[in-house]
Amino acid sequence: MAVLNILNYPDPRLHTVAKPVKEVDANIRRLINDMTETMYAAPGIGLAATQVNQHIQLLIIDTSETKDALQVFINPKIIEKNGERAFEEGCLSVPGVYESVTRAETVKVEALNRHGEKFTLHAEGLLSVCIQHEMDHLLGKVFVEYLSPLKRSRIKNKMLKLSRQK
Ligand code: K1U
Ligand code: ZN
Repeated sequence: MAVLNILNYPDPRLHTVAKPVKEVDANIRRLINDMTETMYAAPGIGLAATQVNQHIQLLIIDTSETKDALQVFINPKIIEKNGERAFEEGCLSVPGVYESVTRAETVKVEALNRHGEKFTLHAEGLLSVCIQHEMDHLLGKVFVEYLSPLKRSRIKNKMLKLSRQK
């Protein structure tokens, strides 16, 4: 397994729209393993393939305290949304920035697991927020795009300054 490089906002590659996975094969399972190591090392509770410059519809999530409840979503689709709720979000591609975003309170998702089997999941709370945040990454959308142009521009400048210092 390997820890992969995570793209940082405002890298234009974060705005790439991911393509569906055609076959859940050994290459996909290797990428899942590498993304898992990357997410736990960061540390984070979710990671989309887009963030490691792989533009396919794959995301992983583990919102457990014990970091032993990995969930894999391949070609995910939200088939039902209910309610609205604001939640403080972070992003491994925008380190150090936490902002409130309003999203659906609960979602019903359909996806394939790491064995290529279809499953349906009803999510609420942090899992619901995380699924919607990661699915936005697959659409090329970063959570700062929900913020005001002024906040977004301040965050962009802060990130550019940080990347020049590295
Ligand atoms: O997509 C990502 O960049 C991962 C992101 C997921 C997320 C967190 C909170 C709300 C919405 C989406 C993160 O994991 S940011 C880091 C984080 O939240 C965290 C890190 C360590 C322990 C607990 C949380
Ligand atoms: Zn993110």
